[in-house]
Amino acid sequence: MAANRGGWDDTIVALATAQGIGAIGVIRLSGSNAIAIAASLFTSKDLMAVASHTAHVGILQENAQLLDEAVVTVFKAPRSYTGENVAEISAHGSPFVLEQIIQACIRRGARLAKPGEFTQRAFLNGKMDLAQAEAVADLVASNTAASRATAIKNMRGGFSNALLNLREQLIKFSALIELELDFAEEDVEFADRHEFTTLVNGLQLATRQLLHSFSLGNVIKNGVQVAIIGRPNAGKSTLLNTLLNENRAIVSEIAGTTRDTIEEVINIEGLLFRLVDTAGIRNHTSDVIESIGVARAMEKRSQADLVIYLFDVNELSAADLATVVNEFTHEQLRYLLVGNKADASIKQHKEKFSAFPGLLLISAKQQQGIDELKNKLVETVAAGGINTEATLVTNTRHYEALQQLDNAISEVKTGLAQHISGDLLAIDIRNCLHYLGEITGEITNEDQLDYIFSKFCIGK
Ligand SMILES: Nc1nc2c(ncn2[C@@H]2O[C@H](COP(=O)(O)OP(=O)(O)OP(=O)(O)O)[C@@H](O)[C@H]2O)c(=O)[nH]1
Ligand SMILES: [Mg+2]
Repeated sequence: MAANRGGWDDTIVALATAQGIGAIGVIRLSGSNAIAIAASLFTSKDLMAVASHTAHVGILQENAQLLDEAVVTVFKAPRSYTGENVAEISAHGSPFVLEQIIQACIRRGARLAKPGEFTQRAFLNGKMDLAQAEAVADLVASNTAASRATAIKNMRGGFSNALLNLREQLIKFSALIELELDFAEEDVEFADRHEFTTLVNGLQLATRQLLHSFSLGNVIKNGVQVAIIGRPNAGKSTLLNTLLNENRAIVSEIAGTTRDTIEEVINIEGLLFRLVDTAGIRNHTSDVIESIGVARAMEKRSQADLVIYLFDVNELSAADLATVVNEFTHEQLRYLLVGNKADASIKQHKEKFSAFPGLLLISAKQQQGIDELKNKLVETVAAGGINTEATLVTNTRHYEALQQLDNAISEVKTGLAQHISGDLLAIDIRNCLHYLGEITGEITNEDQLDYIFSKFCIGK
């Protein structure tokens, strides 16, 4: 096993709970001396003699100095998170006390863990594959029900299982091809090319479904950036405030109130939306600051995942709106048309803008049509609904490897269509297996691993 690679045998220590004052703080030790180090500080009982998966209350002290009264939980290798000996010390949550305990562990031979090092060891000891380990980081960072559900599913191996299936089929076929090569003289075909073509088509379909899931997976993990764009005084800041339920942005009847962009996050039905209020866009302004604001608004417009084009229904004509739609279509923006200040006369305005079927009419000030707008936002992002049961790709590294896999599969398909020889086909298949292995960590190099785990927090 790779467990001892590069001096892995040392014992690491870190605070596993958040920095700062809390009711308790948990210090985690992992490595061959983890339990011995905890035992040497724990004077109430001999921790070296206790069974795995047991918790013990007692006094922690170093030499004659009392450190804390704490609970120590013992996990013996290999039945622990990392696969190594693990001791978890739940102490009182004073940063000073916790730091003293950590320092005492270091004096006894432990060293401070690097970010993600516990999970990295779990991976190296075969406790989880790389995709699962990465899902642990996502789970720690998750902030909505949907992102949590996706991370848990992937941590438990949802994504990995989907890949494993693909991999097994490929290996089966490549074994048959290799066999053919052994009998090259005899010109036999063990691997049925028709059957393989079907298999490869299935593989590509599955790969593309996973690739496709990335846009939703990414949304669930990182949220959707929505820029509220429109002319000055359309009510953009009012809408932001209404959606947030607080007076975040300054609202006034003076055109050009908002200068800088304002970003706030809301959670609608478990999805995160990053709303950006922008300066009203007008062509002629002599105000230097306002024109910088307009430039920023234009930038947000092109960066956003979705644009809400907000306009005053009393001010904009249907012809003006058609011009805007043309411009957006030309720039290939995803947008929602929202007519504001419809207040008491929604019906009349519906007729005025009947040429725009997807249009919504609201009153940001009187809070009308806001629920419809929220529904529409969710719908636009998650066409077909959000099904967290489905396997979703949420990681850019996986997405890129899947793209490479997709290309490699296309190579195999071309090869099959051109009846290339078994040895060339075998190379293309090995390429496919390589990209699959990159995702789950069968094929990695140490630099890459260090990079992936460095993005974790310390203590995880
Ligand atoms: N009647 C009515 N007035 C509204 C509505 N929404 C906003 N207003 C008013 O329109 C004016 C402009 O609102 P803001 O929210 O500041 O508009 P804005 O689009 O952010 O304007 P800039 O920041 O200048 O680009 C304010 O006086 C609001 O009270 C609405 O639904 N109905
Ligand atoms: Mg504003």
